[in-house]
Amino acid sequence: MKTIHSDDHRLHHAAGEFIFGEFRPPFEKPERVELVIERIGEVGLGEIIQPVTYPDAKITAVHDAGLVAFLESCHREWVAAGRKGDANSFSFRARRMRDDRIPTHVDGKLAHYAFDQGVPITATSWTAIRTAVDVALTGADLVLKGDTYAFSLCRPPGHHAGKDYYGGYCYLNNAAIAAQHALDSGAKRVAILDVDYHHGNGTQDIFYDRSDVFFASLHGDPETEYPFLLGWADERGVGAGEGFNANYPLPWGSDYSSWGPAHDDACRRIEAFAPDIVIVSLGVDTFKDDPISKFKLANEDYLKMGERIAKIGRPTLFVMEGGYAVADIGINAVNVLQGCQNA
Ligand code: Q9C
Ligand code: ZN
Repeated sequence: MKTIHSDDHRLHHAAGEFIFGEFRPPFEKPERVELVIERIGEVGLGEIIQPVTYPDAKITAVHDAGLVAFLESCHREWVAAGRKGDANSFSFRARRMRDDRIPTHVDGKLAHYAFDQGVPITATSWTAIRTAVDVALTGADLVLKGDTYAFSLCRPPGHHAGKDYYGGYCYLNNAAIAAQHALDSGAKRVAILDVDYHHGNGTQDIFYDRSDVFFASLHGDPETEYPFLLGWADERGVGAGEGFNANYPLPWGSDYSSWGPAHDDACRRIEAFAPDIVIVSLGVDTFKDDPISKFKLANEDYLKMGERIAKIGRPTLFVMEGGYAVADIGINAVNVLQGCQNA
């Protein structure tokens, strides 16, 4: 299968993030993608191609135009306010605060649009964010035009970004934008399978009231795991979307003996939905050595994951999400792709 990749991702390299009570170098760093590219070359997965540029309308088909405009102008507004370094919020909305007014000051806009402090914006982040969308869309078009599989090596990731908010290392929802593009190109139904360790709250948010996109996510139980506040099993969709959302929260310490059966159930639900294409939000932060996660998957489990996805039997786009054990990120991500391609 082909991989879509651009060096623009390097333009998003923040000084640090606030996590676990300290300011430290970001886990979500350029090296992640460099190591996946290296592994793709080692195993000869297939050609690596550059993305094509798509119009902004592809983004606003899924996201609020105000969010998109703010991500683009944020760092300039930050500098204009006299700040140094990366733009980051220090204030957040709580229950019964207004969401119908957007403050004019950059700090107020950050409070409105961001939901955590894991999403610093540097002077050059926007180009990386914007190109990651093109990487996803270029992959979607390969699959829509007849390729069985494609791999969009997006960075930054996207699945925590909702209609009108960003957070969790994610700014724009690459997988959701690709899904909407598929529908607008003639697909009737799209399934999104989110295997990242964290709940894909943003993707769920975008498609929660719709029956044309089935969303399934396997993730750390929100009782104890980020992003908290969403991802319980009783979230099944609303209105026309009732029954088209499936969450599989799993406890800390889960290994393939419990992850595998949950994955099989999610894949069966997708088979019953009979999608025209499948989009996999491919996070490999389920790995046993991941520095911020608590599942226990081993290298060879990613081959099995790919084999099961192949059994769905639909054209499939893989979109890179999380994975922070950089020593193994190439092996694990490419194992999923090879497990699928060689099944
Ligand atoms: N200050 C992905 O794997 N970050 N995102 C907490 C809060 C939690 C993970 C930052 C991890 C986000 C795409
Ligand atoms: Zn994750």
